[in-house]
Amino acid sequence: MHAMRFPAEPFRIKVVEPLRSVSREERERLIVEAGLNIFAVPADSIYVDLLTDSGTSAMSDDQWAGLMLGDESYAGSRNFFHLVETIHDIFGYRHVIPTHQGRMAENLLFSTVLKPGDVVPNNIHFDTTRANVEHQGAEAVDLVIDEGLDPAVLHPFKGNLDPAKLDRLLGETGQGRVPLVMLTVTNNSGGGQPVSLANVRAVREVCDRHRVPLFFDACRFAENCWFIKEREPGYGNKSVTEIARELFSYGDGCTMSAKKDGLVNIGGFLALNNAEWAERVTNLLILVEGFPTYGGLAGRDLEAMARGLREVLNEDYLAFRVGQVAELGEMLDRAGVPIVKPVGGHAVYIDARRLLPHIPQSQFPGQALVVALYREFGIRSVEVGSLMFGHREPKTGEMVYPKLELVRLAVPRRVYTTEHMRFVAESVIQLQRRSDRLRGLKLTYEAPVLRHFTARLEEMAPGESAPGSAGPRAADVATPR
Ligand code: P71
Repeated sequence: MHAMRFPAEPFRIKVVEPLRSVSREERERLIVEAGLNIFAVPADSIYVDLLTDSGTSAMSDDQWAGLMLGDESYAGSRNFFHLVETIHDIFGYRHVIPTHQGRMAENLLFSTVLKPGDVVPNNIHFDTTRANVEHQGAEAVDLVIDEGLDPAVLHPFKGNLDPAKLDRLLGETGQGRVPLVMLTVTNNSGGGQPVSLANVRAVREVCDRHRVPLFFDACRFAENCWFIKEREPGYGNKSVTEIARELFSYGDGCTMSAKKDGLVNIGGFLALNNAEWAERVTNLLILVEGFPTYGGLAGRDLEAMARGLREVLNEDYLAFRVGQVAELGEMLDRAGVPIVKPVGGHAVYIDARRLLPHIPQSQFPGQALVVALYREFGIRSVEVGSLMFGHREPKTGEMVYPKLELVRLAVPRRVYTTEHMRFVAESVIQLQRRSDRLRGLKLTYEAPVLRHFTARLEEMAPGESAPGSAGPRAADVATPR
């Protein structure tokens, strides 16, 4: 199976889901009606949907069979015990708190352990994680290594957190103001880049010296562990499961969105060793999510998650999975499309600033590319740049733009064939040839937090000048129709 550089699908297809063909005119109408926001386009009007790899996986026959074994008892469902046993085996943390998805695990953890003025370091916070930290009045600080912020620099573990930066931050920040350090594996906002075990050990050592617990944001742990097996000296002969056990042994707990490497459409959990924190989280869980043995899910969902967490560690699956994403990246790279390199585990990220150098960051070059990919080809991608992360500095009111301006092509697990990937690559390459025709965008509505989900935009008229570095204020623009 591993003889090919990009292995073929290690599964065959039992059920198919037809895709509707949509004319360019219809797509034009739909994207304008959506306020140039791809989140507002109906999914059945999309040909290849690379919005996210989250909750979009195809489940296996074994997972579907597991659904029939769902035990829907209010308390003590056998599927919960199966899930706990699976998490103990792979992750090794004592207390398991199921949640309906990852951000609820974050919310429960942060509302239990953070207080206003606290600081949470991470390699790079994902948007929901940052928002949940800030929701508690705490500060989210990104400490990825410098290489992780340069799309063109090759490094095998661009998701690594800089231990020296962490040491400095923990030294400078007052006693008790950093309740935990987080590591996101793989580092989604930095391009789906892995973290090495050597780095995890180094981070752990700094945490120990400052007596701060270490938590993983474990969404894509299996893909991260696959990269460790492929790239980290000394791990080539270990199984990915063994690598995962070692990885988690350096932490005190994790948040998990099982919508990624749990291979399910909904589900997540928080797992941790600290009994006092677990008790407080559980009490909150009962208030906002559900009884502790189901946590906002049906028994059948817990079963699918338990089975998915094992399946995702299958190495033929991982070789295909990571290979399919790498192959898409290679097709683009060969044609000169600027992408984040090396290619990450779940997605290819296009460097929109280099592809559209004529559009300034204040005019959302990434979103302009997202809109064009849908309008011209029916492909849905997502902006990870100034629309997602741009914000106003609370003290000065100045607009702050992220260092990276990316468009993510996230590949759902086991859903699309490599022929679909070829279609996507050829579309992006065609678009690049006429990229000078793309125009910048301006906001007409933005919500105060996580604005990219509901923002509305318009194309700049030819010759219209930028709204200025400040951009429109939330209060200055209209509310949505
Ligand atoms: C992704 C998502 C889901 C998403 C989020 C925002 C816009 C579009 C799609 C979710 C993550 C994640 C990491 C590292 C926590 C969550 C939240 N990612 N950490 O990448 O990537 O998990 O969605 O289950 O609540 O498309 P949740």
